[in-house]
Amino acid sequence: RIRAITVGEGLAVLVARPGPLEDSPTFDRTAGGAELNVATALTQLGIGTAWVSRVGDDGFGRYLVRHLRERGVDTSAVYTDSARPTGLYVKERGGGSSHPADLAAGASRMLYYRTGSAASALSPTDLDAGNGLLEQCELIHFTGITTALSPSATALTDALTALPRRERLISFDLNYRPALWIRREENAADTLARQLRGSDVAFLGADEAQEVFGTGDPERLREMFPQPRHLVVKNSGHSVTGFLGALRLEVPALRLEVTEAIGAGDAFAGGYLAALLQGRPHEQLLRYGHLCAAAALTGTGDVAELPPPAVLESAAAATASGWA
Ligand code: KDG
Repeated sequence: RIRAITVGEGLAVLVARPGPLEDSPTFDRTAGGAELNVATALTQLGIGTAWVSRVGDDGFGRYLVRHLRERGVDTSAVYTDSARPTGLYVKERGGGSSHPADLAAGASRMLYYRTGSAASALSPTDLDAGNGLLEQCELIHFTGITTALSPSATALTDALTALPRRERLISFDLNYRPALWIRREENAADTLARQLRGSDVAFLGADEAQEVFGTGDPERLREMFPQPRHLVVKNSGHSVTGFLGALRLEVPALRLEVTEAIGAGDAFAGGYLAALLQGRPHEQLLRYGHLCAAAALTGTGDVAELPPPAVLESAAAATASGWA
């Protein structure tokens, strides 16, 4: 049974050898895209999930669909566009530097090749494509990346936040990607704030919130965005502050050696949302997020291999503390 839907672009990822891109003779191919990552995380955690998207009629698109199917994600609502290519991005490791300190810090740079991609044509009509998936699901997740793809994609995310709520949660991760907003006429802050206000669960990184909204302070952000019942502000590497209605909880991050940070936010969202849909105690939601993010932080792929559900369950129960 499909309980969750994620809506957004999947990307073929070409991972370079560590060091400057121009010195990389070969690349490893993996899959990426925030909503694709969240779909696989939710599925791994036992939540039936469908991915709503568009891919090109090419090998990368077939690879992404296969990648998801192999992981149990429903791809029946993925549209194949023969006129546009599947988007891709190249991951330069070490931020263009071969300095061991940069590589050790897990710094990677993303170079996008996605202008005019199949998924940039996502539009409100894609909501009808799901053969009833939309009506039956309990949660729809998307991010500020989908919103940034094109005017038609913004119309789609506006339509999502305008859906009748009673039986369905809208989940939104800010995922501010300046490179995608450069070509857009809309103001990123206004458009992203609109999506945030229209969601029930919202995830923000303190650093990206600082860039877009001028503050990364959790209390200030809660004042600006009182609408989402769940507002989660992540202060990477330090702590996460969660607001649940009028309640507030701050949980320190887990201490670990970071291999690579890309994909950690998606694993966090997957963990939090799965725990929420499973009806776990509120104080465990942030812990589920952290434990899943830890799995992504200690691996190199965008798509994390998560700990088995039973391990997560006992670790979250052992470390969770109460909301104040
Ligand atoms: O959150 C990880 C994503 O950023 C990555 O998989 C690629 O979706 C992506 C993007 O557009 O940056």
